[in-house]
Amino acid sequence: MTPTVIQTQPIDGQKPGTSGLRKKTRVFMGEHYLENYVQAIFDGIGGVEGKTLVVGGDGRYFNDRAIQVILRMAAANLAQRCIVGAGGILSTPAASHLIRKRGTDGGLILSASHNPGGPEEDFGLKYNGPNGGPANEGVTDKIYARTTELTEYKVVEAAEIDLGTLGESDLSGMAVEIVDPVNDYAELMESLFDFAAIGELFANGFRMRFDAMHAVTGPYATEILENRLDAPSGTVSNGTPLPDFGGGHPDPNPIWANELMDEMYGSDAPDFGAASDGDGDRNMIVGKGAYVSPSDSLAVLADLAHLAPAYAEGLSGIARSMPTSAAADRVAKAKGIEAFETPTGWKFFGNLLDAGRVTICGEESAGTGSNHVREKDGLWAVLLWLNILAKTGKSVPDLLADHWARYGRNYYSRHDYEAVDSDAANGLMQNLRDNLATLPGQSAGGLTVESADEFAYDDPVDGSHSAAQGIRIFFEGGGRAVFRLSGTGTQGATLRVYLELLETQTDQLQKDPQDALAPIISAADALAEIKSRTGRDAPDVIT
Ligand code: G16
Repeated sequence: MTPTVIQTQPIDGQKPGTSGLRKKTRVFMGEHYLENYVQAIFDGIGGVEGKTLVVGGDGRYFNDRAIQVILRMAAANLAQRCIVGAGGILSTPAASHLIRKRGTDGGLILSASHNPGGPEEDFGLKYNGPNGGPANEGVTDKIYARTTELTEYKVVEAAEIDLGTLGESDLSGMAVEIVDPVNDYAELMESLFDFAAIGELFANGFRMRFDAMHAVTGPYATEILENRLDAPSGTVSNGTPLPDFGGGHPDPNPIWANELMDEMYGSDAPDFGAASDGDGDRNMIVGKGAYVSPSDSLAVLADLAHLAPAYAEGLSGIARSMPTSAAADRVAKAKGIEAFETPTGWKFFGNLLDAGRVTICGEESAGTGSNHVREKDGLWAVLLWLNILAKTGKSVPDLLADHWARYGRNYYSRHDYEAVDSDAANGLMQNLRDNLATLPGQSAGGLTVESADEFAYDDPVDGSHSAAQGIRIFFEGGGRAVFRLSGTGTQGATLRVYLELLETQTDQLQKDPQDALAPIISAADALAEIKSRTGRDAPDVIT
């Protein structure tokens, strides 16, 4: 069938952020908007003629309709095949795995991650390359450039594809293959971890709660935990993916996963709690009365990963994003392996993983993962924790206490100011930038600034340079405050303030992080003029 060429105009503001393009769902549903962006992706990656793509998303509102459009446009642009998760569902790590396993030319992942879903909420789309990872900046720049000049897109007119039935069909000469979204991923997990040991843990009465937050990991967690590992049925809660995630934020942190937190801090708490986000790449880990910060989780996992079969030979290196605490660096040092500090965004780990320089990566934003895929992976982190718990026989609080006793504790917290006026947020950052040279020596909150800079990164593999990746202020005595504007918000600007302090005195390791960090918090406010510039008295979210 001859494709229809639709005339359109360049659409302003389709610049991908930290993780693809995220906008209000209504924006994506606007005339030509999704189509423009899809055509820009196809053009930006050099066309899709003869190519095979993986397509799937987190099941949020508009997921299924957007996939129909993408398929019709892929056919019109002469793609050879699209591999689609049944029902249009694929968790982000499962999509990454499928891209790699089937040797495809990449994939389109539909998700706005942890942001809420629904007609008035958020939607997102990103392209991942043949290595399974988010496109690097060179590619996203090309995609963006196309959005600013595009005047037409191609689509075929055809009946809707039945996304619910496994098997292959033809769409105007392009093969559409609907696959089970869970099976390949579950097999991969089984190949990495000691399922016998974890199964035995459950058989011996170990209790766990996995909160899927009505998001994509429900079917994955049920298959892996309840079917393959024989955890008691009901271990997975909120396990049915819903287009609006049940009205909540599918964001696995103590604020949005408060149902799980209440249970884990209650009198009948299970032994282990975990949650994942909208598209299944983030994770939250919590023991009985013991929340594990993502930075600590990365450090503990890196320290003990050798207890899982896939990592028994040790790690080649560890990477963390700059705002993530330095806890993992000390693990790398103790193991005598390389440690890398990258800008925020999983895409920056891709080259290091491809080059074999690192095995495990992690971010303060609840992402941990390894070289098994090229995305962070929520269930992977949960299973590695379970593997470690099974092999050590220790509890989460014991493992944390051991870790801090050996390495010291990086007290850590992130304060978010959401939907701040963009000019005010940019003004705050610019003011810090303008004053970088004069900050050293200044006192605030009882602390003295030792040094300050704006983080930039030179990729050790391809040499690419990324500037303006966040402002860092280091204090005498080892504290740090980092300021960055979020790249994933859809409304105004979100100011993130990352606060960290290393404590090594053994009698000071069990404090509340907000108390331990109080001087850094007050210094950060004073130096960046947060209250006066944002007009906010307190952060919207503290994690
Ligand atoms: C995305 C990226 C992460 C990154 C996070 C930062 O997460 O995949 O690598 O850490 O954004 O978000 P922000 O720019 O808002 O601080 P996700 O889970 O939203 O895809």
